[in-house]
Amino acid sequence: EGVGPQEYTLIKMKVQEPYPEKLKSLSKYPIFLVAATLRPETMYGQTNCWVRPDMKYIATLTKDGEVLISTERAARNMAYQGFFEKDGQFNLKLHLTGQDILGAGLTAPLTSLKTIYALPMLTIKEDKGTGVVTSVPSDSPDDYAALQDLKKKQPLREKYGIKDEMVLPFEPIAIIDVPEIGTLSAVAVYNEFKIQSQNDTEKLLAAKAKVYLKGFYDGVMLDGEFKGKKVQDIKKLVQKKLVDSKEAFIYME
Ligand code: A2H
Repeated sequence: EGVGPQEYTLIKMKVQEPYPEKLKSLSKYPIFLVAATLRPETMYGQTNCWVRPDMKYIATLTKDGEVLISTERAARNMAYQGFFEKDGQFNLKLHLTGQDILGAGLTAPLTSLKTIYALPMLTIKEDKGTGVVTSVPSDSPDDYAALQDLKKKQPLREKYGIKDEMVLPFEPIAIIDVPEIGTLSAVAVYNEFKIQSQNDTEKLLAAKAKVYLKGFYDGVMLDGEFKGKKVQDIKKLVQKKLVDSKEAFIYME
């Protein structure tokens, strides 16, 4: 881990009704999965959300009457950042596993897709962010690899009870042009490095090293409000826009 605190944007992904069985007791509240990202400007390209099936999550009630789903570790951090009624204390509603949320339909900010689904990613770390990750397969090799795993492997979908229509229709959305790599930079490096699965750790590290620096310094937005602008110039503006519209929080750890 780095030396100082890391700032993330927490993207609020609203759980659509009907709520999954395990969340039904919270039906009087709006419920959000909160995904920690370093790349708020990529939210235009979200195609799904990732949770880890075997990982533990909790649902907490914020001072604004919203239920947030994250790891307990993240909720503990949020409790010192003004999320809850009492400082330093989170308001626990219930315990969950990733499995309980898989297949939930979600409404997410900025993406052109009306509904995206909570799908399994097996490489999510317990000790980073919220344990919920938003998926941008156009620009994140990890996300593209995990999405390809689900598309290619019917038994993987079946194991986690994921319906074909939650996965098969979803393709990476071109949102950023990275000069010399292309408009679907994660797809380009996935192919170039011959990545076979989300567990291809070494190859994924090489692919990410190639694409991230270049994406940040030379990437240009392809569409939307910031079309033609450089990623590094608008990252903070997109974050502010999302926070001002209450579609995201700032979170440190
Ligand atoms: B990023 P850092 Cl398009 N386990 O968001 C594994 N990965 C996690 C995680 C966890 N518990 N929590 C967050 N992440 C991911 C978008 C994105 C991200 C793009 C490109 C690169 C990228 C869409 N996924 O991250 O170790 C989240 O994915 C490159 C590093 O704190 C989050 O930002 O540096 C990033 O990893 C945080 O990783």
